Amino acid sequence: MLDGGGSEAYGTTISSYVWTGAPDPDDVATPALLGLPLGVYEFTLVVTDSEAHAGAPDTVTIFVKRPSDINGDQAFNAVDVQLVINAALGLDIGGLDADVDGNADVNAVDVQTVTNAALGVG
Ligand SMILES: [Ca+2]
Ligand SMILES: [Ca+2]
Repeated sequence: MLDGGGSEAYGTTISSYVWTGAPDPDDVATPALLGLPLGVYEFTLVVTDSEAHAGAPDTVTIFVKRPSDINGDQAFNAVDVQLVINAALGLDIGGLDADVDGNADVNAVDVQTVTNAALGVG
């Protein structure tokens, strides 16, 4: 989900949110983006206040990846396995998310899931 709800207008109120990008999000504060294919997306938000002043465009980049693709390169291989092993060992993997099953713990289950993905069996 995109969130433009933190935008502020000084002394006025925000009257519109205009998002551009492909696919083109709904022009609301927090448009939902569901079912995007894997890839990298860029969206730009322009907010306009009640006096028709448009703010500077704000651009966000969104990466859609499968959870097992730890480094987001669209491939499942030994690099992903090594990253999740490193994370399970408590090593720094540069802010990547190695918690494949989303249980807030990186452990052997995540390692096995990524290994299976790399082997094409999961
Ligand atoms: Ca990968
Ligand atoms: Ca986990």
